[in-house]
Amino acid sequence: MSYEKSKALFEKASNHLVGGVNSPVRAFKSVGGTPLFIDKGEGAYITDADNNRYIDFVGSYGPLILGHNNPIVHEAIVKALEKGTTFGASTENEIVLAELVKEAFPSIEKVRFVNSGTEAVMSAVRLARAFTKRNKIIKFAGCYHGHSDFLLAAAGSGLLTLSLPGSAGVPETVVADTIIVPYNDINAVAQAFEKYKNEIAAVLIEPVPGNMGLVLPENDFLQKLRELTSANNILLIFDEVMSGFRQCFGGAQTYYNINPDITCLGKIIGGGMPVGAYGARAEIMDMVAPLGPVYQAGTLSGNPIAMAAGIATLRLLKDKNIYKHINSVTALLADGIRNIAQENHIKIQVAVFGSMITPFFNDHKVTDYETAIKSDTEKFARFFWTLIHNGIYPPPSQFETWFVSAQHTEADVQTTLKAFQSAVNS
Ligand code: KE4
Repeated sequence: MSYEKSKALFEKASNHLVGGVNSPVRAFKSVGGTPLFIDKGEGAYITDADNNRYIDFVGSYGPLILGHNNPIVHEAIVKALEKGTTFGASTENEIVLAELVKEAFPSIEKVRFVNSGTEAVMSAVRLARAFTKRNKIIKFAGCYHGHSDFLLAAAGSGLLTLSLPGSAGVPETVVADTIIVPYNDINAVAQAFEKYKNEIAAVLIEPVPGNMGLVLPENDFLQKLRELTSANNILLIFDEVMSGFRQCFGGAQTYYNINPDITCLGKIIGGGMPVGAYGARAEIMDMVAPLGPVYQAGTLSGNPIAMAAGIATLRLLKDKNIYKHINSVTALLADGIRNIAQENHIKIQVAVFGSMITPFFNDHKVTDYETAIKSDTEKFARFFWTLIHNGIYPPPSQFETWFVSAQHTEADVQTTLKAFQSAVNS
């Protein structure tokens, strides 16, 4: 396979775009080599600038659960375009998408659309602070919620110490109210509640984290978190930007039967166009402008094109009930990977949640950030490039989740497993 055109494009891009990319993970830093430039996507496949075709397991990091360029979503976008792109005024489609979101998320009585997951979470935290009149936020190590300053926090020196800036340009004062605890550690949450009594506005969590690779809640962790936050009058914010509409026509909250106070959404609800959302019971949401004192706004929020793509996507997810197929294809992939690992005496931990999957090159089960970072990232990098050379496109990082779409077939799984077999020996 030749990658000459991607190489030339990357060189040119690097003169104009920082690192040649518009989002860091696309630079392939953790796997090395030159990032691929993609020319087109169709169904489960993408084709790069050198006309190499791949079975795609990135799916734009989550939005494309229906696969690339779904014809019905495509048609909905074209139809909306005929009426114009944006008006800076309300349109009927915003109501239609809101109704679909509320149908899937009974914990949401009112919703606000924004343009990204970052915006959704940033706004939800501002709202939680206003509603509770408290400032501290608890987040979990390894969970990513977009790039708002106060969430770009690194764990402090010891457990429960206040955070340090996790990025240049973030003042210590801005992360001073962010407390980081280990995922799956309910005792650490209880200790934080004890230590910062009456100062905590909310606990913010990816209920099923996908940003340290995929990690699953253990020992009723989410149920216990709901009980503990309710008992302490602390809001529970579920960041379902990645998990929303991924495992079922709902979210992790549906699967685990938990009602968070605020839910953040993104990715799939935009059907490939930029959409984020946050929602909650009306008592909370009605604090947002123009009804209440919490300001939040956006030029292109709820724009008709993105709404049309989201509506078409959610209607297909609801009516076609693709989840049985997509989750079983993912389970087939997971079982195949586990068998190859066992036959080749390679330690690979495979986590699955619906059509999210992560193979960790790790001797132990990954239950939190500390165990995730023990993964063999060099082995992953070798593995990544062997898959690429075999026409499979996984995410370019051990700590990203793979996504299966409705267009992936059992034949695609067999092709992937064949490439996997040669990759594990690389
Ligand atoms: P965006 O601002 O990228 O739309 O959403 C931020 C976000 C919020 N919450 C969760 C749970 C998320 O996974 C994300 C974004 N996910 C990353 C994937 N690791 C997007 C890919 C990227 O940063 O390029």
